Amino acid sequence: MKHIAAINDLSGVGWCSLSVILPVLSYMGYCVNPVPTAVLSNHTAFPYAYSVSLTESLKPYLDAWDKNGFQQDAILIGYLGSPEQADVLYQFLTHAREKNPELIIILDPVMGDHGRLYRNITSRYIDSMRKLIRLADLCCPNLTEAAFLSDLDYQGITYALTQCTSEEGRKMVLNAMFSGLSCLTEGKIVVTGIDCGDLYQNAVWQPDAELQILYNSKSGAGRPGTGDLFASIMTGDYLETGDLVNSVKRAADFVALSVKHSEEEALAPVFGVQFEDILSRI
Ligand code: PXL
Repeated sequence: MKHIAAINDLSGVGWCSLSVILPVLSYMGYCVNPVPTAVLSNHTAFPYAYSVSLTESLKPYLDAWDKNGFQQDAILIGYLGSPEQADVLYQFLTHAREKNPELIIILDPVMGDHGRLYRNITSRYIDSMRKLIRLADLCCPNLTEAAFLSDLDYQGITYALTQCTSEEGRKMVLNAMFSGLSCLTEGKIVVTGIDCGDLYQNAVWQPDAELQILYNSKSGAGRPGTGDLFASIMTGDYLETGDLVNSVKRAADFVALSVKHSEEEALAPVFGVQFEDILSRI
């Protein structure tokens, strides 16, 4: 059984972060080892949130893993409790890779959506993600996060994409962003949730390969936590098959199915996506 460390927050209410990653990757047959970066009463899209950042305990927590000789096959990083955590994680990842050269590091640089940063996300936080992305074999920002990381204007990219009449045109616009992102990382990059009218696009950029765009029809309103669901399934599938394009397709299809299912269950969008009862359809 492969071991995946999941570095992310634990939110008490609202499907996101560890409460999505743990059940999904366990269902997919992995041993998931959580590293909580913060504990929140609920995710930050609700009007109030009580949050405790676990910055002080992060290093001793990971040091204990090291002393016990625990080794990971993959590490999936998401929401950090503070920008300072990136320094501790940078050291942990570097050491983990020395111990296991086959280690796969996946970064979901959770920072915002729909052109806006989440509450508490500062420019220092963006810089901390720019630091961690250097070590990632694979990262999966949404369009908002990709724009902030590459310092491009989200509204400008969105407008340029809507003006394109062909896939070639969209690829040219996206390639401008990927060339910015590829200065930050040598890894593979998947930009998720590119809104394109009735469709969502996911763009897969791999060094030495042509940019690929995958399309999904919209199955309902956007919901928090869908990025965590996407990253979990993509990670699980990619570790099993190594076929990134297919992993992205599998992840996007299941996200669309979960959004549809949550609407059928009349779950208010702010709660995220309900997926536990349809896990067998991953
Ligand atoms: O799913 C993204 C996410 C993760 N963690 C926290 C969040 C959000 C999005 O709102 O608030 C705490």
